[in-house]
Amino acid sequence: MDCIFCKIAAGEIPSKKVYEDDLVLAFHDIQPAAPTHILVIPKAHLSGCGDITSENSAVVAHIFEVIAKITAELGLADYRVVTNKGESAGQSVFHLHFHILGGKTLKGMC
Ligand code: DGP
Repeated sequence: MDCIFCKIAAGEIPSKKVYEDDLVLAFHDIQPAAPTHILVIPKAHLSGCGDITSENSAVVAHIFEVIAKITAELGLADYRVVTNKGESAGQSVFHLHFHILGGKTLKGMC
């Protein structure tokens, strides 16, 4: 499968890694929209949040634990977590990912 985030998860494409374990990887977004802009992805491919089922949803809970850990370690008290689903919602990479955005006052939702 030609998926850029699968390649990043496999180490085939370099990334500025923030956190990694067996299930997930967190790395800096290449086009930061805020002073802190980190992406957290499951290593196993899901195309987006529409693929989450009772069989695979444990990784999403784990991702939110990782988000809490990363942000605490960074001393980032206030932040936004975003996942885009579908092109018209702004999804450009079709591998589930959660944006962590912070380090400035975040305005509006869309
Ligand atoms: P979205 O538009 O919600 O699908 O977010 C995709 C994000 O992925 C976007 O903010 C840019 C980022 N991105 C795309 N390609 C790469 C890459 O090769 N490396 C890194 N670090 N980020 C990437």
